[in-house]
Amino acid sequence: MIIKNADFEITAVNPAQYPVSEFPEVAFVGRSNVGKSSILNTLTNRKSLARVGGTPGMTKTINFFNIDDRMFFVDLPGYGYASVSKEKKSSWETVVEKYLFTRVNLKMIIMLLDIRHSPTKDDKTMYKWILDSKIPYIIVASKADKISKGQILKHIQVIRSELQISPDIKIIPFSSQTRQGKEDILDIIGTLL
Ligand SMILES: Nc1nc2c(ncn2[C@@H]2O[C@H](COP(=O)(O)OP(=O)(O)OP(=O)(O)O)[C@@H](O)[C@H]2O)c(=O)[nH]1
Ligand SMILES: [Mg+2]
Repeated sequence: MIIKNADFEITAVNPAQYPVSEFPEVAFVGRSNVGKSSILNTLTNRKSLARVGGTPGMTKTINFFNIDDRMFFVDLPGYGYASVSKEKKSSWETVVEKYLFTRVNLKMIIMLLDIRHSPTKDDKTMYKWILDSKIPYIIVASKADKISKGQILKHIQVIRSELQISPDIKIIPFSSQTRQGKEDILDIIGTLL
């Protein structure tokens, strides 16, 4: 898939604010700071379409981006960073869960996991939910530039075994810095939608 135009569409925290549209939506999920906003920028060839942050919790609302007037990329707030207060955590849950549980336009989920780390309890909960939802998904191992090439396969295997991802599901090593994995991911999105 080739993306010609990507534009910010709208910010939402509750369903009444979601765009009224029949475009299929691709949502980016994962822990805070894993690189969800960064991958969105890389896939669309835009430096700062989605806001990227050095500290976890950068994205606090749901942001919809119009991709060539045929689909939306949806940047979601991340889950599970330690410093989050109970109150904030429940607001994440409400905002993100409402979207994931109710949005009929949601046709594909891109789940990001930091290639360096073993999946957390929250990652396991998320992955289980994705499986139960039957929504098509891709697993992306982000920040692949942070480890040596020779270590990539080993780290992918840790993710696979911890999340019990079956061998027929591809885990794509990805880097927003080197753009490794970009074409693969775009092809899968293009084929599915
Ligand atoms: N080296 C490297 N750094 C990355 C990569 N992707 C993201 N980062 C950095 O990781 C930090 C977090 O990136 P974001 O894209 O804001 O992460 P996020 O998942 O959107 O975070 P929240 O919005 O807080 O949920 C930023 O400092 C990015 O520059 C990558 O592929 N390689
Ligand atoms: Mg973000």
